[in-house]
Amino acid sequence: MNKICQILSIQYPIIQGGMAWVADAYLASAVSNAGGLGLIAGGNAPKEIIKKEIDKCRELTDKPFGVNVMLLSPYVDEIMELIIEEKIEVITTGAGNPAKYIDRLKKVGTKIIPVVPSIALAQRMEKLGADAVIVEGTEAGGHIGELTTMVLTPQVVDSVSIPVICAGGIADGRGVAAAFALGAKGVQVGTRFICSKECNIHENYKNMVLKSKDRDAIVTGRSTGHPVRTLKNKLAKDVLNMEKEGYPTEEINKRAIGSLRIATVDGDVNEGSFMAGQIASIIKDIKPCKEIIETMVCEAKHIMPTIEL
Ligand code: TUI
Repeated sequence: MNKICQILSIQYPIIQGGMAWVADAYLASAVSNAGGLGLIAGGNAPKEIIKKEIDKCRELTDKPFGVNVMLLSPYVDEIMELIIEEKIEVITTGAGNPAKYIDRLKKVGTKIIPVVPSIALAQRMEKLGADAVIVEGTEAGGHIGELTTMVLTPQVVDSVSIPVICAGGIADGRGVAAAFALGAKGVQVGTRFICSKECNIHENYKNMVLKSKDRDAIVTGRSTGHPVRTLKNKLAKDVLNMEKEGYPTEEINKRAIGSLRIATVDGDVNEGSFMAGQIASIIKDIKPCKEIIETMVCEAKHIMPTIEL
C-alpha cells in the first residue's frame, strides 16, 4: 500500500494545497470526499474563523481532512492550540519552521507534514518526528523557495527516510507520474483545485487561471525577502516597479495589503493578488474535485503502470 495513503488513511496520495482565502471547508471536504486529503487553510485568519470551518468540514465529510498552518500568521499560536483541542488528524505547515509545535501535536496524534524548501530543513523535520515532508518547488504559487521541483524532489528523497510529497508544477497525471519517477510517494496540488467546481472564490480568479499563458505566473517580493508567485496584473507590475525603484519594504507591503482577499472575494482583476503556480496555463476547464483527482490518477497509471497510487 502507498505509504502516504497508509499514514493518512486516504484512498489517493493527492494532497490539496493550503491556499489562504481559497481552501475553505467546502473545498477541503470535496477533496477528502473524492479520496484525496483536503485541508482548510489557516492563512492569516484567527482561531474562531478556522474553528467554524473545521465544524463545517466535519458536517460535510466523514473522511480525514487537515488544516494548513501558515507560520507567518500573527495567529499561529492560537491556531496550533485549536488544532490540538480539536485533535485534527493532520496538518501541513508553510512559510517557516514548525519545530516548536511538533511535540504537543504528536501527543494528541496529529500527523505533521511540513513544507520544506531544502534538504537541511527536511532532515531537521524528520529528526523531530514529522510524518512526511512536502517539497515545494519554486514553480508553485504563493510564497516560494529557490529550488525547482525537479531538483529538490530527488535530493530530499535521498536525504530522508520519511515519505516525500512533491509539489509545485503538478496539475495533471503527467505531473503525478513525474513526481513518482523522482521518488515522491505523493503529490500536493494547489492551482488545479482553484479551477474546481467546489472552489468558492470569485469567478474572475478562476478565469484569470484559465486564461493564463506560460509566462504569466511571475514572482514579486524577491527584494523584500518574501517572494510570492502571482499571475501578472496591475498590482504585480506596480509592486515589481516599486522594488526596482528601491521603495522601502513597508511601502511595498502597504501597496499589497489585503490583496489576496481583493482577488478571492472581490475578484478585482487589477488590484487583487492572484496567487497561482507556473503550471496554471495548462488548466483549461473547471471540473468537480472528484473528476480532477480521478483523471489525474487514471492518466498517471496509463503513463506509469507500476505507479503506487
Ligand atoms: O507557504 C507556502 N505558500 C504560501 S504562504 C502564503 S501567505 C504569504 N503571503 C505573503 C508573504 C508570505 C506568505 C502564500 N503562499 N508554501 C509553502 C512554503 N513554505 N513555501 C516555502 C516555504 C518555506 C520557506 C522557508 C518553508 C520553510 C522555510 O523555512 C525557513 C526556516 O525558518 O528554516
